[in-house]
Amino acid sequence: MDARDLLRSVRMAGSASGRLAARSAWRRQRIDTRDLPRHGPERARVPGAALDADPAPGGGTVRFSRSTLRIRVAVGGAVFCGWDGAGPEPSYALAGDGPAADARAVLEPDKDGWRVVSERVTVLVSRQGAVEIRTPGGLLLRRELPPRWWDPTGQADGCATRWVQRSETPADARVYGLGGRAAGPRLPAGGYRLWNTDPGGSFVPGDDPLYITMPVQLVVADAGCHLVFHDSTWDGQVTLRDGQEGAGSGHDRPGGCELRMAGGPLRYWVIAGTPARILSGWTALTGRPALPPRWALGHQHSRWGFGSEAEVRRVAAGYRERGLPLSVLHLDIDHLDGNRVFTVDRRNFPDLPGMARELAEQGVRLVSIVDPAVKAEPGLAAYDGGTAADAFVRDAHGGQVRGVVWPGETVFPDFTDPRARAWWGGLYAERLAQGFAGVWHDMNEPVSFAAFGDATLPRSARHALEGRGGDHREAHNVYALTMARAGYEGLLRLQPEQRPFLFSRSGWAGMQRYGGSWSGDVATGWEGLRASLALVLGLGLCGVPYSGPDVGGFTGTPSPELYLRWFQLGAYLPFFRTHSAIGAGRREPWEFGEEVLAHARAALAERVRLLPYLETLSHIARGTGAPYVRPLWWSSPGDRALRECGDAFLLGDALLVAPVLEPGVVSRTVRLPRGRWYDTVTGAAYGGRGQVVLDASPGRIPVLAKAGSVLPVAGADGAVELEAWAPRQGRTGSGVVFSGDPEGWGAPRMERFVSRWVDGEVVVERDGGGAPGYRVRVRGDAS
Ligand code: NBV
Repeated sequence: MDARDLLRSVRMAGSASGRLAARSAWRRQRIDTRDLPRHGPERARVPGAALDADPAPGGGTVRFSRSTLRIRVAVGGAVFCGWDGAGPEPSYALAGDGPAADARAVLEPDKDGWRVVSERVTVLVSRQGAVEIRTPGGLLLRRELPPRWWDPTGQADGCATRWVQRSETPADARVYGLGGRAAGPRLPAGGYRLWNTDPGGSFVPGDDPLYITMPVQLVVADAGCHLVFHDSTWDGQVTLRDGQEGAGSGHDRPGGCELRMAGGPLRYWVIAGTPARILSGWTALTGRPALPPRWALGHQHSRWGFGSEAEVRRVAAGYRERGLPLSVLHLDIDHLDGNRVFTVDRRNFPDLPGMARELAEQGVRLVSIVDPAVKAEPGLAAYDGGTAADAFVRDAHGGQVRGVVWPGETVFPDFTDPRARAWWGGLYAERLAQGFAGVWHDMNEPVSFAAFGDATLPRSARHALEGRGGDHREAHNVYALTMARAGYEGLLRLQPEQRPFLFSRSGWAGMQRYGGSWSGDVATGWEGLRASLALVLGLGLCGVPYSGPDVGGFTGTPSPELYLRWFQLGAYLPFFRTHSAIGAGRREPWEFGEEVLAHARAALAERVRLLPYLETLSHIARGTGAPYVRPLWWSSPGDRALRECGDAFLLGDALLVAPVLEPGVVSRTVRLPRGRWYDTVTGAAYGGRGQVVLDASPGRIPVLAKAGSVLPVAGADGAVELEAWAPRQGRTGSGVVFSGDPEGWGAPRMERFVSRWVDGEVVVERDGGGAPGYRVRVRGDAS
């Protein structure tokens, strides 16, 4: 028990739930002591010397004296490397069967080993087992040193082979990703654990890991960018080391990464190219992001503790009466009967379907929280059904694994079992019948309260793992991913004509196939505000484009200034939701005084105006994996200063948003990527690659538009119009507009526009010629 555990157990000791949490922790420890395979003697192993190689489509296999390395370049350029017989499948990350091999790429002898030359990269394998990924021009992107394994010896049945893989990157490389990390977006040197974790209470930038961890790194360097994905779901630790440039001495110290995994196959994928090509390759591999229904791009409001239908109506009326747009209200666990999933507290919520209908008439949807843990209570439909379907996680002796969550003593569906997923997905019929239009998955790291130790299931708990069988050490990190799959597929079966709306607190590589995420219990404070932007940016680079924070922070009461700044940021993020904890202060925009209300109203109006653009971005994300919210270096990864910038972002190709992330700010410095940028309020033009100081008085955060861009916005009458920002004299610009089925599966319409100068005026035409067919507003200082 460490000091933090001790504190936790002392805090919990007095209460009934504390006693349950203590019992649960002891129980978990007992089960693991009994059932976890004990680490016996191990033998360290390295690949040894290379013997020979067998070419095969896409690459081939190199045999070493103590291992093998399989290399396969896929169509589209993704490189797969698998040691010790590991192939790409089975994998929870990959969508479908994985890409076919690029038959043109073949392993061939090279000076010091072998190489595979492909269109995007050259892979070099040394005789000692180092693997280099180089650009076609020969620049080094990544060098994976020979790995090292610790094989269990003797009778240690079920013991995993641990492994470590060290790698080097160019001295100027910067790393992003690893899931949702509060310390990002650029990940500083240090350790990052790969184990989905509820930090408990709330989190600040120093807290790591959080709810979503992924062994996915996006590395940006002068030589080029690449993404590396180590496809093992086991617990692991990534240690990043910054490189150092030798100031022209030729003695650069490379950047370093050490990955230590507690088990799982030693295999990885590398995708190289521009950030846009990388995200496209990554989401081709792991699945394109689910397209949220149009209404999920509007403003959403939530609270843990509305407590009654009357309060929900009061809040909806508050928005309506003040003329503030509201698209969605979220009901948290307090609307359930004793916190039991798939039930309703009928005393305080006597007619949810009726309320849902009434709200729908006002254009407001309801979204429901869904926790995975089911109260272990005979007579409860979800418990009885799950028991009959044999859907709950068992221990090594066949007993149901019990834990403690909000409803008390609970059991946990095994979402890695296809039968359990099918059963669970059917339960969403109850939510739909209550009038909910979407779901919000929570507590799915999974959490089981514990007075000490890891607040999750015993590591020895058994999981189906799609029929392969295994334990929680392997299943933990994909618990939420497979829960999302169950929910998504269930909703799809129940309402095939509608796109499911689902977002999840926890997840893993590939979760975007099923929905988005949110930042979890971010602490209310300026640090929390900064962390919430880091999370959205990091997740976007890992392929999860739809996310956003609890605007205002989860805990406590933000100052009016902090609330407003959070609100102004949130208005430009894909998932824009005000939310807070039970007992925390209010988050409605009118609770912070007249001035904040006026500014929040302006932010909401701008959100509504930008909805056609956000919808376009949702289709671009769906089609190409490019996140709506992108780091400033997205189109200029060679600009080193931008790599360090975590205080601004690009919203699609057209806009640059520079939120205020500190108190007392009335103007702020904005670092601009190359090109010409217009202040969207004043229309003033600024030359990129440099810094400008812009007005950031309480009513606004700086937002700039790129010269030449054409974006769809909602006009005063609600009709879509094109906003065109003057290209530089003599230059042209462009933009695309996607408009589609708001909730169904109809194919979207894509239109492309160009802007150019004709006789001293900016005109916008359809690509290929012809009138745009929309009202056009040209903006920006034409000089
Ligand atoms: O369901 C209650 C909360 C929810 O409001 C929050 O958004 C989740 O992140 N939930 C966590 C459980 C309680 C956390 C203290």
